[in-house]
Amino acid sequence: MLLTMDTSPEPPSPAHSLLVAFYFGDKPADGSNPAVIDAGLHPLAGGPRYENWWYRGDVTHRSVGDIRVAECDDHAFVTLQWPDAPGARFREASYEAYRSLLEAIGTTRHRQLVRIWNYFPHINEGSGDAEKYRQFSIGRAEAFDEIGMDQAGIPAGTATGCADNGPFSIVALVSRNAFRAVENPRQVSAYEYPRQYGPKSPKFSRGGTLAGDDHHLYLISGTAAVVGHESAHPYETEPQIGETLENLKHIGGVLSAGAAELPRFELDNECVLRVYLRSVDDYELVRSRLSDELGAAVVAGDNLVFLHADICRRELMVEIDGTRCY
Ligand code: 3EB
Repeated sequence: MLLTMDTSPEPPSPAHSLLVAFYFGDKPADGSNPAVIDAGLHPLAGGPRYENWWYRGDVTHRSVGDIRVAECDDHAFVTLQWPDAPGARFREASYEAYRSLLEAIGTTRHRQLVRIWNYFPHINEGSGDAEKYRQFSIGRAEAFDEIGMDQAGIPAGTATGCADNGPFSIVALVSRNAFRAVENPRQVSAYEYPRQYGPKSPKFSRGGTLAGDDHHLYLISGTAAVVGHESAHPYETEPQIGETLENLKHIGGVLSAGAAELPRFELDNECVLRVYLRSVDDYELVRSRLSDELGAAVVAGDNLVFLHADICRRELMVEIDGTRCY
């Protein structure tokens, strides 16, 4: 597997097939390539960009109803994109979407859920338990409960907003290989968040490793300034960056510790990183802070993209996720 961010999904070599290409652009993607996913995520600078997942081998693309499946010998990407639904119906929509997604996953050769990206508009609409994100969490939890998902099997994840006119997207990576999930000692596990964050806790792990025969993946879930279970420095972008980086450092540490057979995880310029920002106005600040902390090579390199997206708690301003392949 080769991960690249580029302005097009052009193969790095004739041996590579495109498993998935996450498209980040203001204008709709050209819909003719079945590997391209346009989740309504707009880059804050430059663009359009593609986060390309190249597989050395064949990839087949097919549909299961309205769900897209891209499958190779080691992995499959299963992608659901539905029209957005109103907040009042989002619990039901999320439950139905997850049921359909899990059913489509059942048609692949791969059983191991590894990582899920969730994107939908107006994620913070509604207050208290009626908030769209909390309703989403309930629907997802109900679908997971139904299949008897146990704690150890909870995939890594991201859930953020997207452009107002974007779809409800759920993109799942499943694999032939075993996934080892990790939690961050600095953060309460999301699936154990107390009741104050909603009636059903968010079902995602902080990250994990996937060891394959000829390549290994490190996966980092959407990571924000959550310390314990609380949002640190509500609404303050700058200190939230510091906490987010601290969390990333800890997750990187546990990822490396749990995978002695793999190289130590580093946030280097071979990680593909997505930086989600609630406010366009924070772009320069976040960019310069990340340059200071991660190095200019990582931030100015091709593999990091800044995206305009609301974060799932309204007081959170920034979130970062990423993947590294060895
Ligand atoms: C947090 O730590 C921030 O609901 O799938 C990050 C990653 C967050 C995934 C999800 C939510 C999710 O709670 C929010």
